[in-house]
Amino acid sequence: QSADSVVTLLDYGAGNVRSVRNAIRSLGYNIKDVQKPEDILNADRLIFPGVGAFAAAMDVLNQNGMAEALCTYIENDRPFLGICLGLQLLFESSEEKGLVKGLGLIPGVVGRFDSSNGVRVPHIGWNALQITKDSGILEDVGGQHVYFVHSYRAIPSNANQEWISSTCNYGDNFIASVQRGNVHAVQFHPEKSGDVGLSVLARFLQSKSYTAKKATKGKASKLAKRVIACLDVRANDNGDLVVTKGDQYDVREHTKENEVRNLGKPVELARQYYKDGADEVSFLNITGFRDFPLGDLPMLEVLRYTSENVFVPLTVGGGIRDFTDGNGRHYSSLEVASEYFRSGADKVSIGSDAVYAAEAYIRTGVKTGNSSLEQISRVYGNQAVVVSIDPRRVYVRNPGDVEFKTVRVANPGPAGEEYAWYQCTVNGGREGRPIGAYELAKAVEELGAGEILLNCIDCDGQGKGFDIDLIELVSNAVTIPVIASSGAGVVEHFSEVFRKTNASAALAAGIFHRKEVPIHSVKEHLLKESIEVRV
Ligand code: 1PR
Repeated sequence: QSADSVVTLLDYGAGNVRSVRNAIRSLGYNIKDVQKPEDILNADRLIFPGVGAFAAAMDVLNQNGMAEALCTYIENDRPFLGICLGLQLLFESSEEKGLVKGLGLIPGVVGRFDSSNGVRVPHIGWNALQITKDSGILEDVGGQHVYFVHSYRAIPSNANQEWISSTCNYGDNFIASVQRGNVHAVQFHPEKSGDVGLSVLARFLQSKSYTAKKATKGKASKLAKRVIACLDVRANDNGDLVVTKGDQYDVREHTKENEVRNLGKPVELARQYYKDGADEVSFLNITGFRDFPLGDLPMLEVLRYTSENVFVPLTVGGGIRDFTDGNGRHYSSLEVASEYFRSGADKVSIGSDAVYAAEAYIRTGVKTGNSSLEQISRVYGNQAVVVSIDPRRVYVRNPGDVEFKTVRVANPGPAGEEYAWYQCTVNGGREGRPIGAYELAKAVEELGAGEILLNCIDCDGQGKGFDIDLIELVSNAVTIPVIASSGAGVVEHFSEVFRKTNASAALAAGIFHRKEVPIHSVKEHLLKESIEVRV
């Protein structure tokens, strides 16, 4: 190995840095892991992908002597790239858990985004950067969308001005990247920002042989609306994992054999959607409530292979819950989720188990801290936890007929009912529960969900458009991002949902699998309608 092909990685073990590893390897570099502080001091180039919480990260770095080594390395102007928390830790302190001291290399306090500024927190998704100086690694990135996922940010001030190389706008102007000499750090995730992100990493890695060109400034943007491709995955009757797709959650062909509809192979389709411009890919293991995920090796394999060359966020759902196996061994939902994260997932999505947790919370008013939702978001952060809701529309004559929040529906029910509530279900729509989508959304936000994936059983696979009544109801109930799902049939359905509701993203499955509507046509249409998207 030539020294030029090796990059040192500081992974202090607090979370998943698999995607960063995959991105570095895809660019032809080998990774040397930091084991002790001297490895930092001896590095030729160091990448620090901070993950987890600020305070926990500082504790680890202080305890094992890495904090001091990092400060020395950076003060000596050695090639450094911090990512996300790896940027925040360079500042004096963070308000993440009280006021916690950081490495203190850059003046300023890292604070939380303020949802009273009309933005949803966490900040999840694609924003364009405004370049403020030539930093050498961002030359073609000005005005391009890159992927962010965070609730805390540093803001520009006179004291830190000289460090700032780009900013971004989300409720307020925040620091998207910093640079001084050979020291760089970015708040966004280059490893999850498609080709644009890979080009940033490549320029950092080649810095010795690279002559920087003048950067394009670019205009800062609002948050782009995301277009997500969803792969419902399950084992077919031969035991192979296939991508399937239901009509109102029925995934079997209406033939004599009644086989599971097979629309392709998960890894291949995910790669295709990445190339086609999907902003995210979601895998839902739709029989996860039956199978034990840790024994469900094919799904872990799917994630491992996919994350090797799909550089946008990956979500996996299905079967995330506590479990006792046939041998009496108990696994916590946290262990199940950790296995998914280690295999390449950026977010996990919880369905049935979140319904039970919300019901208990509403009944008792007590947050036990023990639900899968609470445990996973405590350890991995709420931006890593999506709650997937599978509601079914129930028409009523009067809002007072039920204890759940109703909406006046655009199209009256079969007996002329003008109102409906949306009943949550578990086990893939098989069992209705005594809780509405509105009540569930509010409860899971309080319990630590970072995002809501809002399906609708009535609309699933129908191609008649998203359920605007439902999406409006839920997206107005919470301050976390809501992904509209179920029912997309034509490009106009995407502009409709973004115009009429506060959804942050729209997800579709059938139209992409059947190649009826390519992802780029959706994006072109949205652009034509003046809705910001990543191209
Ligand atoms: O309860 O935590 O084990 O999670 C199970 C997960 O599997 C949930 O996220 C649940 O939504 C999903 N699921 C379970 N059964 C089905 C099924 O279809 N029989 N799929 C299912 C849900 C719905 C959407 C679909 C959109 C878009 N799939 O994700 O992709 O409706 O489809 P369209 O664009 O074709 O209309 P747990």
